[in-house]
This record gives sequence, C-alpha cells and structure tokens, in this order.
Amino acid sequence: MCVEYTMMAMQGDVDPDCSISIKVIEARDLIAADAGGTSDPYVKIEFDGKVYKTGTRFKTLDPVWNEKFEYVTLGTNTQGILRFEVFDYDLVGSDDALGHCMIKVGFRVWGSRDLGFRVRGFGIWG
Ligand SMILES: [Ca+2]
Repeated sequence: MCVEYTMMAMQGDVDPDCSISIKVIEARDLIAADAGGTSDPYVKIEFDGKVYKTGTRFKTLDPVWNEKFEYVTLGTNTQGILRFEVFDYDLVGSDDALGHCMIKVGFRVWGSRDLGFRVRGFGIWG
C-alpha cells in the first residue's frame, strides 16, 4: 500500500497552526475476499481521534484511490499514529478486513516564529 503525507506549520494568531495532509495513493495484490476472486476495497484512515474513508473501488485487487485528506490541529506539538485499514465492501453482511498499516508521525516546531517547516513521507505496505 502506498500513501503519502505532508506535515507543515503556518503562522497562527498565537501558536503556529500545524496541519497534516494525507494522500492515499494505491494498494496492490490485496486478498480476494469475494467469490469472484476480487475484492471491493476502501481505506479507513484514523488520526487524532478522527476517521475518514476513501471511496470504494469495485472488483479489483489493485485499487487506485489518489484521494487527499486534510487534518488541522492547533499548537506547536503535533504527533500521533496514522492508521490505515483496508476493508472489502460487502452489500450484505459486515465488511471484511483485508489488512492494515500504521505510520508514526510527528514534529515539533521550535520557537513561535520558526515557521515554514515541512515533512514529507511515504508509507509502503505489502
Ligand atoms: Ca465485497
């Protein structure tokens, strides 16, 4: 699975505003969860108590999403665990978990005017 995240700090009223943007790019060779030998994958993303979901890609084991999510938190200390979980969508019954990965992210902005800091990273998961 390939995801990309960017963290940056911009000047806020009091403290810098720290934001993280996440782009879910694609996954390959997923498990076939349906009788036809394919799955209907989507990704659930969790960070800082918030949950987002990508759209569902039907009947594929190599889904491409290219979907972007923006998180904004206030303060000079932003860190946490980015959790990605891939599910197979099913019309009937509960969705099947296909796998997950986690990325630890974090940075600290030193000094109230030390801005423009940016981190970019990729998470690869087979
Ligand atoms: Ca399915």
